[in-house]
Amino acid sequence: MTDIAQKTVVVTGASSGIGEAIARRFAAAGSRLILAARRQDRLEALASSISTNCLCLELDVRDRGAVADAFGSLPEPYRNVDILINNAGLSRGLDKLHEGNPDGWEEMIDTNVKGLLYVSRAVLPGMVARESGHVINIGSIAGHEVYPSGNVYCASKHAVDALTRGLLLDLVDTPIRVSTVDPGLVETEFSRVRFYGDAERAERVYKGFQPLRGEDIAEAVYWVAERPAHVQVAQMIILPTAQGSAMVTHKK
Ligand code: NDP
Ligand code: 8X3
Repeated sequence: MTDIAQKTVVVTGASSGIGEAIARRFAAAGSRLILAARRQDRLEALASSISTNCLCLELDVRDRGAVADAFGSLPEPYRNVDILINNAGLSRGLDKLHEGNPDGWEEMIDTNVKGLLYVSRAVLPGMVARESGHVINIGSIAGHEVYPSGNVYCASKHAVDALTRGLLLDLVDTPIRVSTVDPGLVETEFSRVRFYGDAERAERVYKGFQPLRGEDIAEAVYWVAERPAHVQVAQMIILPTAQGSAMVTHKK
């Protein structure tokens, strides 16, 4: 098994939902954590509630220069990143493409695709030089299927899937592992963000069935990371039991 307690782990989007749950799971194992998100107050509250060493990075992953600076100037104990968990992401709107909001499209593409690229580009050279590391992307069932009005969000998660597969090829001659963990419906702040703060509409998404919790995904990510060095879980799709596909969820 991989000894997670000895690892330095980056979690992007650690201020909420799946990322926060991942941070708590790795903290429970004793990892050294680098937590990144825009809401520094949330990160600090999280850091003060967990017992391991934590570095909080107030970071917008869309800002290429800021990402390069942040990961290029990590303080000594955090410098050698072992596990990168590219989790930061969001959806904006659920509209037919011809009625969509281009500002929302840009937020999704800039965060889910370009942000993941910037962080990976900043962290991977160190892993390659040290011949050690693991990149775990948080994709989505929306990276495998397209649902009505999901257009740009689904495209961004298909891009994450393509980038994961590209990285698997690019790193095949290294000991670095690449994985994607791809959830279905997880109850987090995701839908509230998608619907621009409309809490009632967001709650309706998770009504009538048992959605996944952030902790369910965190446990899967932890399991993927803990496999022995020769085992690379390339892809894992996780759905609530009541969900059969991106478009079919059985609601009572
Ligand atoms: P949340 O809204 O609860 O969390 C999203 C996280 O991403 C927050 O910590 C947020 O932090 C961070 N984030 C968003 N934009 C940026 C940015 N520009 N720079 C840095 N951090 C950013 O949603 P989830 O936990 O559900 O989402 C996490 C990931 O899981 C996303 O990639 C999402 O696409 C994916 N996913 C979610 C599913 C679901 O049903 N919930 C299902 C499948 C995949 P802050 O706002 O502080 O910057
Ligand atoms: C989030 C899950 O089905 O809302 O990626 O797109 S879904």
